[in-house]
Amino acid sequence: MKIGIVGATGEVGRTMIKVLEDFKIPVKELKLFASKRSSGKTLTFNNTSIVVEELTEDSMKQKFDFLLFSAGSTVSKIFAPIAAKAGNIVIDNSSAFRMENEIPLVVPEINGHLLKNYKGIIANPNCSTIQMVLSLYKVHEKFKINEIFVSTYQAVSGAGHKAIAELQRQLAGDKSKTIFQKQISHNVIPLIGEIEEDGFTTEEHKMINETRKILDDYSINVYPTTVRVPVFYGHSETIVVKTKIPFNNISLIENQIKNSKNVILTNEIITPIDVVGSDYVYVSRLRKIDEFTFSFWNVADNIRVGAATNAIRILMLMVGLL
Ligand code: 11C
Repeated sequence: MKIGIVGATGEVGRTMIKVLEDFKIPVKELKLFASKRSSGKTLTFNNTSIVVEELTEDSMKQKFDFLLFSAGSTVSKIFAPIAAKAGNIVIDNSSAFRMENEIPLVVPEINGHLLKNYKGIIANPNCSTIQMVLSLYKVHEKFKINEIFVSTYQAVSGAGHKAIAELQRQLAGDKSKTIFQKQISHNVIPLIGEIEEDGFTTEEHKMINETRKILDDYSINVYPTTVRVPVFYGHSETIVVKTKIPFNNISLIENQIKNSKNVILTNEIITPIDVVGSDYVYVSRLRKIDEFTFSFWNVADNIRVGAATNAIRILMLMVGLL
């Protein structure tokens, strides 16, 4: 396969390269693209050095089997349609196209069927959404989710290299701020994205709207509070779910979660550090509140499960490798 990665030098772009290696994807040619500033850098794929090229309109008109985009929505809005018009399949990690009706928003384990005979732009969901719906899709199948109350504890890597550097700098004593509105070291910030008219943030709206689209059920109410914590990698979530159909015993919910693909239910206490580099979502502290309500702790590597791995799994499904 000929694969291109747009935004190759970013946190997700670099991890996409690593996941292609880890999953032994048969790549014949890998082209890496980034902004003019990052072009000329060298990255390694399967022990071969690849020079990063500048992203241009012409470069997107070449024929690829897959183009993976992770350079933010502004770049995606300009270049993904050019690549798609040239006949390429684009897997886009930005929020640019996620809510467009004709664009599939895909978590392969849940709604991979949408990719059958599909060509064009495919949207990869937000990281905090992916890890939540993976833990819940089987519960929804059997008990029909009514409401989800979720608080997130999101790692700084979700906001990219500069955010990681800001936490490192602040931990070293320089408390200047460029990415986060408040000091992030030794602190938590209950604001990710911008606050909108209804009081919820853009990140919270992504969790609401994307969950409904992926589970294909617009009756589900989601009430998120998204919070940034001084963790480098791994998003955590406390989730309270109300179902429409009662479950007498929590073991029924346990069974649904155990049967969910790429989800591990455990009695151990799982923390973000424990899951770095993993391609699974970890569910723990599962407990019943009443016969319609349960609660759990949900942790995953936000850059892998929440971005790069989901994108590569979309690719794998489309070529029959999943
Ligand atoms: C964060 N979830 O952790 C955000 C980053 O729409 O793909 C991902 C933004 C997106 O900051």
